[in-house]
Amino acid sequence: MNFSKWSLTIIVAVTLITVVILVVWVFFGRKKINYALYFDGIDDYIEVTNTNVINQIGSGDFTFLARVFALESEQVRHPQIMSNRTTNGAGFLFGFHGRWRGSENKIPYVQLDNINWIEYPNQPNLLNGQWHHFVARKQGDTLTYFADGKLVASLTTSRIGNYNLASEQPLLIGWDKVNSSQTHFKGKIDELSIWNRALTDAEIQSKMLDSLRGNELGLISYWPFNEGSGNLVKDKSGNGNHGTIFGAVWTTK
Ligand SMILES: [Ca+2]
Ligand SMILES: [Ca+2]
Repeated sequence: MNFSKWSLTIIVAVTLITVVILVVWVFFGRKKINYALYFDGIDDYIEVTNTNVINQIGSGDFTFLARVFALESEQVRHPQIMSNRTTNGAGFLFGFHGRWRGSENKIPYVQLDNINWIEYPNQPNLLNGQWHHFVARKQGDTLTYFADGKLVASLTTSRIGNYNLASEQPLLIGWDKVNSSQTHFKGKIDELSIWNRALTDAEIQSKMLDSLRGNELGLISYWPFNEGSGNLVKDKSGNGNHGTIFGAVWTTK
């Protein structure tokens, strides 16, 4: 083999290796960028119009999971992660309630049956400029909150157990239309999911650490927010609860 053949061989080899690396990056590496969505706290939100599966929760058990990154000092009074209310007393709220009865921070909470289900002593501050994992779980008559995998509050009453959260309002992410001027969340939301069963404490701890596959038992809506461009967020649960972005922008962590 003479010199020019060696050169040609090397050039071909280097080109092939480069192409392989590029293909691997495009199909595997690039997809792994973990995006989130940033909401400006003024008028940004996501709307999910197909909520049949969510409405089927009815008065049954559920678990809501979300990752949030925000600062309390930048929030309106009651910044919401999710809402499906048409009016006070319908649907649900999942987010943060303004400081209340001496609480030091805005309180992670759920509203059902026109009641703000809040348990405020020893609440962690989830709006402190770091990523936090926030879970609300309804199991029978009991509503329980978890912050970063730890149980922080629990309330039990038949009003929780009997309430049907179905609503004709689309699901909104980052806003509640009923209290429209005081509910725009400012900050990042990621890895939002809705389950039609009560996850166990151990499951909540493990789900906090990893992304979901999408086919987990009881998972009925799952938005990993990893599209990275465009104005759609895909529901990876297979139930077609895709959302349309109004204003919120893609961000990396
Ligand atoms: Ca993400
Ligand atoms: Ca905006």
